[in-house]
Amino acid sequence: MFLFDWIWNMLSFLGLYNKNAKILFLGLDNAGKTTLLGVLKDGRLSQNRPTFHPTSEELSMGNIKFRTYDLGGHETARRLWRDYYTSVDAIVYLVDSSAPERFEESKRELDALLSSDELSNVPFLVLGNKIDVPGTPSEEKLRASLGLTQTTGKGKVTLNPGVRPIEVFMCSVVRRYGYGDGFKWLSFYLS
Ligand SMILES: Nc1nc2c(ncn2[C@@H]2O[C@H](COP(=O)(O)OP(=O)(O)O)[C@@H](O)[C@H]2O)c(=O)[nH]1
Ligand SMILES: [Mg+2]
Repeated sequence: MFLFDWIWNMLSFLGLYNKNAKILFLGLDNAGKTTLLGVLKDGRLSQNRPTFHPTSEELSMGNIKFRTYDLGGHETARRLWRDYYTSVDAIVYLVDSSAPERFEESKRELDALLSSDELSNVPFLVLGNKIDVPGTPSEEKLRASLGLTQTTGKGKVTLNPGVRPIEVFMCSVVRRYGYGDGFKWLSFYLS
């Protein structure tokens, strides 16, 4: 089962790997961005070493550049990602779904991103991470808390021009499941 999941994740990831893209991993601190970057790094044969900063990291794999930023109370990071996201191809927004006390804060940051002009056409993959933690609220609860009850659909949905792809996938980065489906979904919307 574990092997199957791993192969599935890697196959899903290959869909992304052939694309030329800049992808930002955003979310509050502790959401799992650094962990996800590490999982991607270890899952590939060749990559550059990630560069680490307190609130931002970067990793190149083939033609894809990943960069992480912690949101919420980090003004310096905020300035950095604002400079960077004018040329970004996708946002992966991570939420610690085991910490409902921070959903409101996470929604505030997400709403700010969703309402920014520079990102109006950029696909958003929202990952509800840490579903391995017992008692974690359901996907429905997370969606309601983040205001994401109306998303564009988990299949390969062809959208009208001007409609931003956005979808929620629940996952556990440490157990390595769930995010593969999310990346597979995302790869459909990268040109
Ligand atoms: N239980 C659980 N813990 C996780 C998961 N992903 C990350 N974590 C833990 O959450 C903490 C914060 O993760 P980190 O990647 O540093 O978050 P970042 O601040 O967004 O970069 C670490 O202790 C991780 O081990 C997960 O899927 N499940
Ligand atoms: Mg981090």
